[in-house]
Amino acid sequence: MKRRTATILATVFAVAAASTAAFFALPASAETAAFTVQNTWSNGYQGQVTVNNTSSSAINTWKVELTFPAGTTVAQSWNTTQAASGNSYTFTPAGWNATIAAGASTSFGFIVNGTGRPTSCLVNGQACTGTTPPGPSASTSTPPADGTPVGVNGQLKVCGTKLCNERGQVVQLKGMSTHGLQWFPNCYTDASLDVLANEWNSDLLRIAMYVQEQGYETDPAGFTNRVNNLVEEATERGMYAMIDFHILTPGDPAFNLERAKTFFAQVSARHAAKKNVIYEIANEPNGVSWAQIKNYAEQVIPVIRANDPDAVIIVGTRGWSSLGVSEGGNSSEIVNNPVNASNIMYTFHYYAASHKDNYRAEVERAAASLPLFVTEFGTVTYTGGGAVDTASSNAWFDLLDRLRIGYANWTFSDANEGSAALRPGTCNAGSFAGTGSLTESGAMLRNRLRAG
Ligand code: IDC
Repeated sequence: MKRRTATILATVFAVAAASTAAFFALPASAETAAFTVQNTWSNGYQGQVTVNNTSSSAINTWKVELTFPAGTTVAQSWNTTQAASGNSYTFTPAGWNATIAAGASTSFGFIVNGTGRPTSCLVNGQACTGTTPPGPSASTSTPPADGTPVGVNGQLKVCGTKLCNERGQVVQLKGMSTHGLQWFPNCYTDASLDVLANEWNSDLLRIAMYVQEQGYETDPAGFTNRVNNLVEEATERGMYAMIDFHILTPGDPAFNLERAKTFFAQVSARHAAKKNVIYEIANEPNGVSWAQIKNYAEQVIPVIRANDPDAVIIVGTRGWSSLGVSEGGNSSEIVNNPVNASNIMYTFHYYAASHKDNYRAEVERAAASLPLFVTEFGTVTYTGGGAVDTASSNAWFDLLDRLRIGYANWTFSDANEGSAALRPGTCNAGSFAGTGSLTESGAMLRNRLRAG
Protein backbone atom coordinates (compact mmCIF):
# COMPACT_ATOMS: atom_id res chain seq x y z
CA MET A 1 0.00 0.00 0.00
CA LYS A 2 2.72 2.43 1.00
CA ARG A 3 4.73 1.82 -2.13
CA ARG A 4 1.69 2.46 -4.30
CA THR A 5 0.96 5.83 -2.65
CA ALA A 6 4.53 6.91 -3.03
CA THR A 7 4.53 6.14 -6.74
CA ILE A 8 1.35 8.10 -7.38
CA LEU A 9 2.64 11.12 -5.51
CA ALA A 10 5.87 11.05 -7.45
CA THR A 11 3.97 10.97 -10.73
CA VAL A 12 1.76 13.90 -9.81
CA PHE A 13 4.79 15.88 -8.76
CA ALA A 14 6.53 15.18 -12.04
CA VAL A 15 3.52 16.34 -14.06
CA ALA A 16 3.18 19.49 -12.01
CA ALA A 17 6.84 20.30 -12.50
CA ALA A 18 6.54 19.83 -16.25
CA SER A 19 3.51 22.11 -16.41
CA THR A 20 5.21 24.85 -14.46
CA ALA A 21 8.17 24.72 -16.78
CA ALA A 22 5.89 25.03 -19.76
CA PHE A 23 4.16 28.12 -18.37
CA PHE A 24 7.38 30.02 -17.92
CA ALA A 25 8.67 29.03 -21.34
CA LEU A 26 5.76 30.75 -23.04
CA PRO A 27 5.92 34.14 -24.68
CA ALA A 28 4.17 36.68 -22.47
CA SER A 29 1.03 37.11 -24.53
CA ALA A 30 0.69 33.73 -26.18
CA GLU A 31 -2.75 32.93 -24.82
CA THR A 32 -6.01 34.72 -24.49
CA ALA A 33 -9.20 33.28 -23.08
CA ALA A 34 -12.83 34.19 -23.58
CA PHE A 35 -15.63 33.31 -21.19
CA THR A 36 -19.09 32.98 -22.72
CA VAL A 37 -22.49 31.95 -21.39
CA GLN A 38 -23.97 29.23 -23.62
CA ASN A 39 -27.31 28.67 -21.99
CA THR A 40 -29.18 29.84 -18.88
CA TRP A 41 -32.02 28.57 -16.72
CA SER A 42 -33.65 29.84 -13.54
CA ASN A 43 -30.98 28.79 -11.04
CA GLY A 44 -27.94 28.15 -13.17
CA TYR A 45 -26.18 28.42 -16.48
CA GLN A 46 -23.71 26.75 -18.82
CA GLY A 47 -20.41 28.52 -19.26
CA GLN A 48 -17.61 28.02 -21.72
CA VAL A 49 -14.04 29.23 -21.87
CA THR A 50 -12.06 29.20 -25.09
CA VAL A 51 -8.29 29.39 -24.77
CA ASN A 52 -6.63 30.82 -27.86
CA ASN A 53 -2.99 30.49 -28.73
CA THR A 54 -2.29 33.74 -30.54
CA SER A 55 1.42 33.07 -30.92
CA SER A 56 3.27 31.52 -33.85
CA SER A 57 4.40 28.43 -31.94
CA ALA A 58 2.54 25.66 -30.14
CA ILE A 59 1.91 25.91 -26.40
CA ASN A 60 2.19 22.78 -24.28
CA THR A 61 -0.35 23.41 -21.58
CA TRP A 62 -2.72 25.97 -20.16
CA LYS A 63 -4.43 26.91 -16.91
CA VAL A 64 -7.56 28.99 -16.45
CA GLU A 65 -8.59 30.34 -13.05
CA LEU A 66 -12.12 31.60 -12.47
CA THR A 67 -13.48 33.16 -9.29
CA PHE A 68 -17.22 33.24 -8.65
CA PRO A 69 -19.25 35.31 -6.21
CA ALA A 70 -20.38 33.67 -2.96
CA GLY A 71 -23.35 31.36 -3.49
CA THR A 72 -22.38 30.41 -7.03
CA THR A 73 -20.57 27.10 -7.59
CA VAL A 74 -19.36 25.04 -10.52
CA ALA A 75 -21.25 21.74 -10.48
CA GLN A 76 -19.49 20.00 -13.33
CA SER A 77 -17.11 20.60 -16.18
CA TRP A 78 -15.98 18.78 -19.30
CA ASN A 79 -12.97 18.77 -21.63
CA THR A 80 -10.93 19.91 -18.63
CA THR A 81 -9.66 18.86 -15.21
CA GLN A 82 -11.26 20.94 -12.48
CA ALA A 83 -9.97 21.80 -9.00
CA ALA A 84 -11.64 24.08 -6.48
CA SER A 85 -10.47 26.18 -3.57
CA GLY A 86 -13.31 28.12 -1.99
CA ASN A 87 -14.93 30.15 -4.73
CA SER A 88 -11.92 29.87 -7.04
CA TYR A 89 -11.73 27.15 -9.65
CA THR A 90 -8.69 26.06 -11.60
CA PHE A 91 -9.16 24.40 -14.98
CA THR A 92 -6.30 22.53 -16.60
CA PRO A 93 -6.28 20.26 -19.69
CA ALA A 94 -8.35 17.10 -19.79
CA GLY A 95 -5.26 15.26 -20.98
CA TRP A 96 -5.75 15.22 -24.72
CA ASN A 97 -6.15 18.98 -25.17
CA ALA A 98 -3.03 20.31 -23.43
CA THR A 99 -1.18 21.24 -26.60
CA ILE A 100 -2.61 24.08 -28.66
CA ALA A 101 -1.08 24.63 -32.09
CA ALA A 102 -0.08 28.10 -33.23
CA GLY A 103 -3.19 30.14 -33.96
CA ALA A 104 -5.50 27.37 -32.69
CA SER A 105 -7.83 27.23 -29.71
CA THR A 106 -9.47 24.77 -27.34
CA SER A 107 -12.67 25.08 -25.32
CA PHE A 108 -14.02 23.59 -22.14
CA GLY A 109 -17.48 23.86 -20.63
CA PHE A 110 -19.08 23.80 -17.23
CA ILE A 111 -22.40 23.89 -15.42
CA VAL A 112 -22.82 26.59 -12.80
CA ASN A 113 -25.27 26.41 -9.89
CA GLY A 114 -26.36 29.96 -9.16
CA THR A 115 -26.50 32.94 -11.42
CA GLY A 116 -23.30 34.83 -10.56
CA ARG A 117 -20.83 35.36 -13.39
CA PRO A 118 -17.07 35.04 -12.77
CA THR A 119 -15.61 38.06 -11.02
CA SER A 120 -12.12 37.29 -12.25
CA CYS A 121 -10.58 35.20 -15.03
CA LEU A 122 -6.91 34.39 -15.50
CA VAL A 123 -5.28 32.34 -18.23
CA ASN A 124 -1.78 31.17 -17.39
CA GLY A 125 -1.75 33.86 -14.75
CA GLN A 126 -2.79 36.77 -16.98
CA ALA A 127 -6.16 38.48 -17.27
CA CYS A 128 -8.54 36.88 -19.77
CA THR A 129 -8.74 39.72 -22.21
CA GLY A 130 -9.29 37.55 -25.26
CA THR A 131 -12.26 37.57 -27.54
CA THR A 132 -14.37 34.71 -28.76
CA PRO A 133 -12.73 33.14 -31.81
CA PRO A 134 -14.55 33.35 -35.13
CA GLY A 135 -17.27 30.80 -35.75
CA PRO A 136 -20.80 30.22 -34.51
CA SER A 137 -21.45 31.14 -30.90
CA ALA A 138 -24.52 30.94 -28.74
CA SER A 139 -25.16 34.65 -28.92
CA THR A 140 -25.22 34.87 -32.72
CA SER A 141 -27.32 31.83 -33.62
CA THR A 142 -31.08 32.11 -33.68
CA PRO A 143 -33.36 29.32 -32.55
CA PRO A 144 -35.97 28.33 -35.12
CA ALA A 145 -39.26 30.10 -34.69
CA ASP A 146 -41.68 27.24 -34.13
CA GLY A 147 -40.89 26.97 -30.41
CA THR A 148 -41.23 23.18 -30.17
CA PRO A 149 -38.45 21.19 -28.44
CA VAL A 150 -37.09 19.99 -31.79
CA GLY A 151 -37.58 23.38 -33.44
CA VAL A 152 -35.55 25.05 -30.71
CA ASN A 153 -32.84 22.43 -30.25
CA GLY A 154 -32.54 20.58 -33.56
CA GLN A 155 -30.08 17.72 -33.96
CA LEU A 156 -28.71 16.70 -30.58
CA LYS A 157 -25.18 15.57 -29.89
CA VAL A 158 -23.24 14.37 -26.90
CA CYS A 159 -20.88 17.08 -25.63
CA GLY A 160 -18.48 15.80 -22.99
CA THR A 161 -20.68 14.22 -20.33
CA LYS A 162 -23.80 16.13 -21.38
CA LEU A 163 -26.36 16.25 -24.15
CA CYS A 164 -26.21 19.40 -26.27
CA ASN A 165 -28.45 20.96 -28.87
CA GLU A 166 -27.26 21.89 -32.35
CA ARG A 167 -25.85 25.19 -31.03
CA GLY A 168 -23.74 23.42 -28.41
CA GLN A 169 -25.99 24.35 -25.48
CA VAL A 170 -26.58 21.69 -22.82
CA VAL A 171 -30.17 20.44 -22.93
CA GLN A 172 -32.08 18.38 -20.41
CA LEU A 173 -34.96 16.59 -22.14
CA LYS A 174 -37.97 15.79 -19.95
CA GLY A 175 -40.72 13.53 -21.18
CA MET A 176 -42.82 10.42 -20.95
CA SER A 177 -42.46 6.79 -21.94
CA THR A 178 -45.23 4.73 -23.46
CA HIS A 179 -46.18 1.46 -21.82
CA GLY A 180 -45.86 -1.70 -23.94
CA LEU A 181 -47.27 -0.88 -27.37
CA GLN A 182 -48.81 -4.38 -27.54
CA TRP A 183 -51.04 -3.68 -24.55
CA PHE A 184 -52.10 -0.03 -24.80
CA PRO A 185 -52.76 0.89 -28.44
CA ASN A 186 -55.57 3.28 -27.47
CA CYS A 187 -53.25 5.36 -25.33
CA TYR A 188 -51.22 6.63 -28.31
CA THR A 189 -53.64 8.48 -30.53
CA ASP A 190 -53.70 11.88 -32.19
CA ALA A 191 -55.66 13.22 -29.22
CA SER A 192 -53.38 11.83 -26.51
CA LEU A 193 -50.19 12.90 -28.28
CA ASP A 194 -51.58 16.40 -28.84
CA VAL A 195 -52.15 16.67 -25.10
CA LEU A 196 -48.71 15.27 -24.32
CA ALA A 197 -46.98 17.73 -26.65
CA ASN A 198 -49.08 20.84 -26.25
CA GLU A 199 -50.47 20.63 -22.74
CA TRP A 200 -47.83 18.65 -20.86
CA ASN A 201 -45.00 20.30 -22.88
CA SER A 202 -43.25 16.95 -23.11
CA ASP A 203 -39.91 17.22 -24.91
CA LEU A 204 -39.80 13.56 -25.58
CA LEU A 205 -41.85 10.47 -26.40
CA ARG A 206 -40.09 7.24 -25.49
CA ILE A 207 -41.56 4.45 -27.60
CA ALA A 208 -41.30 1.22 -25.57
CA MET A 209 -41.32 -1.66 -28.01
CA TYR A 210 -41.16 -4.87 -26.00
CA VAL A 211 -39.34 -7.62 -27.84
CA GLN A 212 -40.78 -10.53 -25.83
CA GLU A 213 -44.13 -10.73 -23.99
CA GLN A 214 -46.18 -10.68 -27.22
CA GLY A 215 -44.05 -7.90 -28.64
CA TYR A 216 -41.73 -7.56 -31.64
CA GLU A 217 -40.77 -11.24 -31.85
CA THR A 218 -44.37 -12.19 -32.59
CA ASP A 219 -44.83 -9.73 -35.48
CA PRO A 220 -41.64 -7.90 -36.53
CA ALA A 221 -43.20 -6.06 -39.47
CA GLY A 222 -46.24 -4.98 -37.47
CA PHE A 223 -44.27 -3.62 -34.52
CA THR A 224 -41.72 -1.91 -36.77
CA ASN A 225 -44.64 -0.22 -38.45
CA ARG A 226 -46.14 0.91 -35.15
CA VAL A 227 -42.84 2.34 -34.00
CA ASN A 228 -42.37 4.14 -37.32
CA ASN A 229 -45.84 5.64 -37.06
CA LEU A 230 -45.22 6.89 -33.53
CA VAL A 231 -41.92 8.45 -34.60
CA GLU A 232 -43.85 10.32 -37.31
CA GLU A 233 -46.45 11.43 -34.75
CA ALA A 234 -43.74 12.74 -32.41
CA THR A 235 -42.04 14.50 -35.32
CA GLU A 236 -45.23 16.25 -36.39
CA ARG A 237 -45.52 17.65 -32.88
CA GLY A 238 -41.88 18.75 -32.52
CA MET A 239 -41.05 16.14 -29.87
CA TYR A 240 -37.96 13.97 -29.72
CA ALA A 241 -38.69 10.29 -30.36
CA MET A 242 -36.70 7.73 -28.40
CA ILE A 243 -36.91 4.27 -29.94
CA ASP A 244 -36.65 1.80 -27.05
CA PHE A 245 -35.78 -1.80 -27.88
CA HIS A 246 -37.46 -2.98 -24.71
CA ILE A 247 -35.64 -6.14 -23.75
CA LEU A 248 -36.33 -7.31 -20.20
CA THR A 249 -36.55 -11.11 -19.97
CA PRO A 250 -34.26 -12.70 -20.95
CA GLY A 251 -31.80 -10.10 -19.77
CA ASP A 252 -28.96 -11.01 -22.10
CA PRO A 253 -29.24 -8.64 -25.08
CA ALA A 254 -27.37 -11.18 -27.23
CA PHE A 255 -30.54 -13.30 -27.17
CA ASN A 256 -32.11 -10.64 -29.42
CA LEU A 257 -29.02 -9.57 -31.35
CA GLU A 258 -30.24 -10.58 -34.80
CA ARG A 259 -33.67 -9.05 -34.14
CA ALA A 260 -31.98 -5.86 -32.98
CA LYS A 261 -29.86 -5.64 -36.11
CA THR A 262 -32.86 -6.17 -38.36
CA PHE A 263 -35.06 -3.75 -36.44
CA PHE A 264 -32.51 -0.96 -36.11
CA ALA A 265 -31.43 -1.28 -39.76
CA GLN A 266 -35.03 -0.68 -40.77
CA VAL A 267 -35.96 2.14 -38.42
CA SER A 268 -32.68 4.02 -38.88
CA ALA A 269 -33.05 3.85 -42.66
CA ARG A 270 -36.57 5.18 -42.44
CA HIS A 271 -35.73 8.08 -40.08
CA ALA A 272 -32.17 8.91 -41.13
CA ALA A 273 -33.05 12.39 -42.36
CA LYS A 274 -34.87 13.39 -39.17
CA LYS A 275 -33.23 15.41 -36.40
CA ASN A 276 -35.33 14.12 -33.54
CA VAL A 277 -34.70 10.38 -33.29
CA ILE A 278 -32.72 8.91 -30.40
CA TYR A 279 -31.95 5.20 -30.36
CA GLU A 280 -32.07 3.20 -27.11
CA ILE A 281 -30.67 -0.17 -28.03
CA ALA A 282 -31.26 -2.29 -24.90
CA ASN A 283 -33.78 -1.32 -22.23
CA GLU A 284 -32.59 -3.32 -19.22
CA PRO A 285 -29.85 -5.91 -19.56
CA ASN A 286 -29.74 -8.14 -16.49
CA GLY A 287 -27.85 -11.24 -15.44
CA VAL A 288 -25.06 -10.49 -17.92
CA SER A 289 -21.64 -8.93 -17.63
CA TRP A 290 -20.83 -5.42 -18.79
CA ALA A 291 -18.47 -6.99 -21.34
CA GLN A 292 -21.41 -8.84 -22.92
CA ILE A 293 -23.52 -5.66 -23.06
CA LYS A 294 -20.63 -3.75 -24.60
CA ASN A 295 -20.16 -6.48 -27.17
CA TYR A 296 -23.84 -6.25 -28.14
CA ALA A 297 -23.62 -2.46 -28.36
CA GLU A 298 -20.58 -2.60 -30.60
CA GLN A 299 -22.50 -4.81 -33.03
CA VAL A 300 -25.75 -2.82 -33.07
CA ILE A 301 -24.35 0.73 -33.09
CA PRO A 302 -22.64 0.36 -36.51
CA VAL A 303 -25.93 -0.82 -38.02
CA ILE A 304 -27.58 2.44 -36.97
CA ARG A 305 -24.58 4.59 -37.84
CA ALA A 306 -24.51 3.17 -41.38
CA ASN A 307 -27.84 4.90 -42.01
CA ASP A 308 -27.95 7.71 -39.47
CA PRO A 309 -24.38 8.75 -38.62
CA ASP A 310 -25.20 11.69 -36.35
CA ALA A 311 -27.94 10.24 -34.13
CA VAL A 312 -27.44 9.92 -30.39
CA ILE A 313 -27.48 6.27 -29.27
CA ILE A 314 -28.09 5.17 -25.67
CA VAL A 315 -26.63 1.95 -24.29
CA GLY A 316 -28.25 -0.01 -21.43
CA THR A 317 -26.19 -0.85 -18.37
CA ARG A 318 -25.79 -3.86 -16.10
CA GLY A 319 -28.38 -4.76 -13.46
CA TRP A 320 -31.56 -3.49 -15.16
CA SER A 321 -29.76 -0.33 -16.29
CA SER A 322 -28.67 0.53 -12.77
CA LEU A 323 -25.05 1.21 -13.81
CA GLY A 324 -24.44 -2.20 -12.24
CA VAL A 325 -25.57 -1.23 -8.72
CA SER A 326 -28.53 -3.64 -8.53
CA GLU A 327 -26.16 -6.52 -9.25
CA GLY A 328 -23.47 -5.43 -6.78
CA GLY A 329 -21.36 -3.41 -9.22
CA ASN A 330 -20.92 0.22 -10.09
CA SER A 331 -20.17 2.53 -13.00
CA SER A 332 -16.40 2.04 -12.83
CA GLU A 333 -16.78 -1.06 -15.01
CA ILE A 334 -18.07 1.24 -17.78
CA VAL A 335 -15.59 4.06 -17.18
CA ASN A 336 -12.75 1.53 -17.37
CA ASN A 337 -14.10 -0.20 -20.46
CA PRO A 338 -16.36 2.18 -22.39
CA VAL A 339 -18.22 1.28 -25.55
CA ASN A 340 -16.01 1.91 -28.53
CA ALA A 341 -18.21 4.49 -30.28
CA SER A 342 -18.74 8.24 -30.18
CA ASN A 343 -21.91 10.25 -29.62
CA ILE A 344 -23.36 7.71 -27.19
CA MET A 345 -24.84 7.90 -23.72
CA TYR A 346 -25.44 5.31 -21.01
CA THR A 347 -28.80 4.37 -19.48
CA PHE A 348 -29.74 4.75 -15.85
CA HIS A 349 -33.18 3.66 -14.55
CA TYR A 350 -34.69 4.08 -11.09
CA TYR A 351 -37.97 3.59 -9.26
CA ALA A 352 -38.12 6.20 -6.53
CA ALA A 353 -39.74 4.06 -3.81
CA SER A 354 -37.11 1.33 -4.27
CA HIS A 355 -33.95 3.12 -5.32
CA LYS A 356 -32.70 5.85 -3.02
CA ASP A 357 -29.54 7.41 -1.63
CA ASN A 358 -26.98 4.79 -2.68
CA TYR A 359 -28.30 4.91 -6.25
CA ARG A 360 -28.35 8.71 -6.25
CA ALA A 361 -24.76 8.75 -5.01
CA GLU A 362 -23.69 6.46 -7.82
CA VAL A 363 -25.43 8.59 -10.44
CA GLU A 364 -23.68 11.67 -9.14
CA ARG A 365 -20.32 9.88 -9.23
CA ALA A 366 -20.91 8.40 -12.69
CA ALA A 367 -22.12 11.69 -14.17
CA ALA A 368 -18.68 13.18 -13.68
CA SER A 369 -17.31 10.85 -16.37
CA LEU A 370 -20.20 9.32 -18.34
CA PRO A 371 -23.01 10.92 -20.37
CA LEU A 372 -26.18 9.57 -18.73
CA PHE A 373 -29.84 9.51 -19.72
CA VAL A 374 -32.62 8.32 -17.41
CA THR A 375 -34.64 6.76 -20.20
CA GLU A 376 -37.09 5.26 -17.69
CA PHE A 377 -38.01 5.95 -14.08
CA GLY A 378 -41.03 5.54 -11.85
CA THR A 379 -42.30 7.47 -8.87
CA VAL A 380 -43.30 4.14 -7.24
CA THR A 381 -41.61 0.76 -6.59
CA TYR A 382 -39.67 -1.23 -9.18
CA THR A 383 -42.70 -3.47 -9.73
CA GLY A 384 -44.40 -0.52 -11.43
CA GLY A 385 -46.99 -0.49 -8.62
CA GLY A 386 -47.43 0.84 -5.11
CA ALA A 387 -47.74 4.38 -3.81
CA VAL A 388 -45.90 7.43 -5.10
CA ASP A 389 -42.83 8.17 -2.98
CA THR A 390 -42.93 11.94 -3.08
CA ALA A 391 -39.81 12.60 -1.02
CA SER A 392 -37.60 10.24 -3.01
CA SER A 393 -39.10 11.41 -6.32
CA ASN A 394 -38.30 15.01 -5.46
CA ALA A 395 -34.76 14.09 -4.38
CA TRP A 396 -34.29 12.44 -7.78
CA PHE A 397 -35.71 15.41 -9.69
CA ASP A 398 -33.41 17.77 -7.78
CA LEU A 399 -30.38 15.63 -8.62
CA LEU A 400 -31.24 15.19 -12.30
CA ASP A 401 -32.00 18.89 -12.71
CA ARG A 402 -28.74 19.87 -11.03
CA LEU A 403 -26.76 17.53 -13.28
CA ARG A 404 -28.92 18.36 -16.32
CA ILE A 405 -29.68 14.68 -16.96
CA GLY A 406 -32.69 14.02 -19.20
CA TYR A 407 -35.50 11.68 -18.22
CA ALA A 408 -38.60 9.82 -19.38
CA ASN A 409 -41.29 8.67 -16.95
CA TRP A 410 -42.87 5.21 -16.94
CA THR A 411 -45.67 5.50 -18.11
CA PHE A 412 -47.96 7.64 -20.19
CA SER A 413 -50.69 4.99 -20.04
CA ASP A 414 -53.79 3.99 -18.11
CA ALA A 415 -52.37 0.69 -16.81
CA ASN A 416 -53.87 -0.35 -13.51
CA GLU A 417 -50.68 0.33 -11.51
CA GLY A 418 -49.28 3.26 -9.55
CA SER A 419 -46.67 4.20 -12.14
CA ALA A 420 -49.26 4.93 -14.83
CA ALA A 421 -50.03 8.62 -15.32
CA LEU A 422 -53.64 8.10 -16.40
CA ARG A 423 -56.45 6.45 -14.49
CA PRO A 424 -57.73 3.08 -15.78
CA GLY A 425 -60.26 3.58 -18.57
CA THR A 426 -58.87 6.95 -19.69
CA CYS A 427 -57.54 5.73 -23.02
CA ASN A 428 -60.74 4.01 -24.12
CA ALA A 429 -62.69 7.08 -23.09
CA GLY A 430 -60.26 9.28 -25.03
CA SER A 431 -60.34 12.01 -22.37
CA PHE A 432 -56.74 13.10 -22.06
CA ALA A 433 -56.95 16.86 -21.56
CA GLY A 434 -56.75 18.63 -18.24
CA THR A 435 -56.13 16.99 -14.88
CA GLY A 436 -59.36 15.03 -14.37
CA SER A 437 -57.96 11.70 -15.59
CA LEU A 438 -54.61 11.84 -13.85
CA THR A 439 -53.26 9.58 -11.14
CA GLU A 440 -51.09 11.00 -8.38
CA SER A 441 -48.01 10.11 -10.42
CA GLY A 442 -49.51 11.65 -13.56
CA ALA A 443 -50.28 14.90 -11.75
CA MET A 444 -46.72 15.07 -10.44
CA LEU A 445 -45.25 14.52 -13.90
CA ARG A 446 -47.58 16.87 -15.72
CA ASN A 447 -46.63 19.64 -13.25
CA ARG A 448 -42.93 18.92 -13.67
CA LEU A 449 -43.03 18.92 -17.44
CA ARG A 450 -45.17 22.02 -17.64
CA ALA A 451 -42.73 23.83 -15.36
CA GLY A 452 -40.04 23.21 -18.00
C1 IDC B 1 -43.66 -3.38 -16.13
C2 IDC B 1 -45.06 -2.87 -16.33
C3 IDC B 1 -46.03 -3.95 -15.98
C4 IDC B 1 -45.69 -5.19 -16.78
C5 IDC B 1 -44.26 -5.60 -16.54
C6 IDC B 1 -43.82 -6.80 -17.36
O1 IDC B 1 -45.26 -1.71 -15.55
O2 IDC B 1 -47.37 -3.54 -16.26
O3 IDC B 1 -46.55 -6.25 -16.38
O4 IDC B 1 -43.42 -4.52 -16.88
O5 IDC B 1 -43.72 -6.49 -18.69
C7 IDC B 1 -38.85 -1.90 -15.64
C8 IDC B 1 -39.10 -2.28 -17.05
C9 IDC B 1 -40.57 -2.14 -17.38
C10 IDC B 1 -41.45 -2.51 -16.20
C11 IDC B 1 -41.18 -1.52 -15.08
C12 IDC B 1 -42.06 -1.71 -13.84
O6 IDC B 1 -38.32 -1.58 -17.98
O7 IDC B 1 -40.85 -2.96 -18.49
O8 IDC B 1 -42.78 -2.38 -16.59
N1 IDC B 1 -39.78 -1.61 -14.72
O9 IDC B 1 -41.86 -2.99 -13.29
N2 IDC B 1 -37.68 -1.82 -15.06
C13 IDC B 1 -37.84 -1.52 -13.77
C14 IDC B 1 -39.18 -1.38 -13.52
